[in-house]
Amino acid sequence: MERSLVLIKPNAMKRQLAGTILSRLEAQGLKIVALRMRHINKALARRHYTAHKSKPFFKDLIDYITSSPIVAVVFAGDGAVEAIRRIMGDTNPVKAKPGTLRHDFGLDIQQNAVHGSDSSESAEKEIKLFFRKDELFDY
Ligand code: IDP
Ligand code: MG
Repeated sequence: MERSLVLIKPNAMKRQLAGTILSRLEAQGLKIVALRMRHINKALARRHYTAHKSKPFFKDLIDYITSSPIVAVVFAGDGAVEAIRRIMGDTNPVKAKPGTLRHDFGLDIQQNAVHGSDSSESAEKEIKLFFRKDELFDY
């Protein structure tokens, strides 16, 4: 079973879309194996988005992702990383296909409602930033 980290981003939290987004993912056969709501600090945000530290949008992205509490979830399933990327759609909500989470709930390229890991390797790294081993369930 592959695992992927999903974050419900501040724009989706403020619009009370966490449950809607999680139920769409569960409806595709993905299983919740860890879940927590937290207001992450900038240090954790910078570690999570370290691959983007030299991008012009980095500072804004860190300010955004730390602007409200978020929900962090680990989903497990066969091909979970790719399945979640497909359900989320393109990074830019304008380019995301109808029926994808980012098309339906994203406001702009930054406030695109949801994060999903981009590979199994980055998923495992990201999961370690958000959860201890004993917070991940096998059932
Ligand atoms: P992804 O979330 O689809 O994997 P990445 O390129 O990894 O997209 O970017 C991480 C996050 O950074 C995006 O989800 C989005 O919130 C933000 N972002 C990406 N590109 C831009 C941009 O051009 N301007 C502002 N924010 C951006
Ligand atoms: Mg990415």
